[in-house]
Amino acid sequence: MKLIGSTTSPYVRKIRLLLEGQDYEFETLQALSPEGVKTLKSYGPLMRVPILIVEDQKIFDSTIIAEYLLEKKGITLSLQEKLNLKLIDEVCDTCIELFKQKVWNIDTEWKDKRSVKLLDRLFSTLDVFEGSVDQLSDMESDWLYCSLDWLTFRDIMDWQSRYPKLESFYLTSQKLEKYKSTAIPR
Ligand SMILES: N[C@@H](CCC(=O)N[C@@H](CS)C(=O)NCC(=O)O)C(=O)O
Repeated sequence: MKLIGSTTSPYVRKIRLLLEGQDYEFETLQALSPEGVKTLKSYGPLMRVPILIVEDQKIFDSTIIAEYLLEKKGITLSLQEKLNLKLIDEVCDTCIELFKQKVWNIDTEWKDKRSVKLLDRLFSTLDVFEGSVDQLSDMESDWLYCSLDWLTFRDIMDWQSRYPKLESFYLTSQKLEKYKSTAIPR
């Protein structure tokens, strides 16, 4: 089994956490570099990480990869858990789009219609977790931690002052060995 990914991607990290204790190869690349894009093209049309290669099958998209790995362990997620995981993915998806608005000089101040919509979605999603962070499953906590750590790493915004409960969750979680061993290189 081989995982293609980067050490910064929150989507890759959540799969690394799921694969903890299993034997697999981790091939790293930079998804947005010309070299990385070339390699990713050889694995499939989407050119995104993560990709999990199992025998001849190239599995893309972290949610589908997670479902595949859980199925192998005989684990079925509840509908509520799937919905929460989707919301956490939306946090990442939205922040990546906001990040691109800035670094690609599309709307550096986040003032255009698209940025405003993205921010609205981000805050209404984070509001949900500010109210429920102490009721999350291990997997939900892992995905949320990966997202918040990526937001912090990329310095996307000051989410901490708006979300004190999420900040406390983030600071406590930071000490866990599983997060230290998959930490984003800084
Ligand atoms: N929905 C995808 C999102 C994956 C994704 O956006 N990965 C980023 C890295 S964090 C990427 O590969 N970006 C390259 C690109 O969009 O060209 C998943 O869950 O796997």
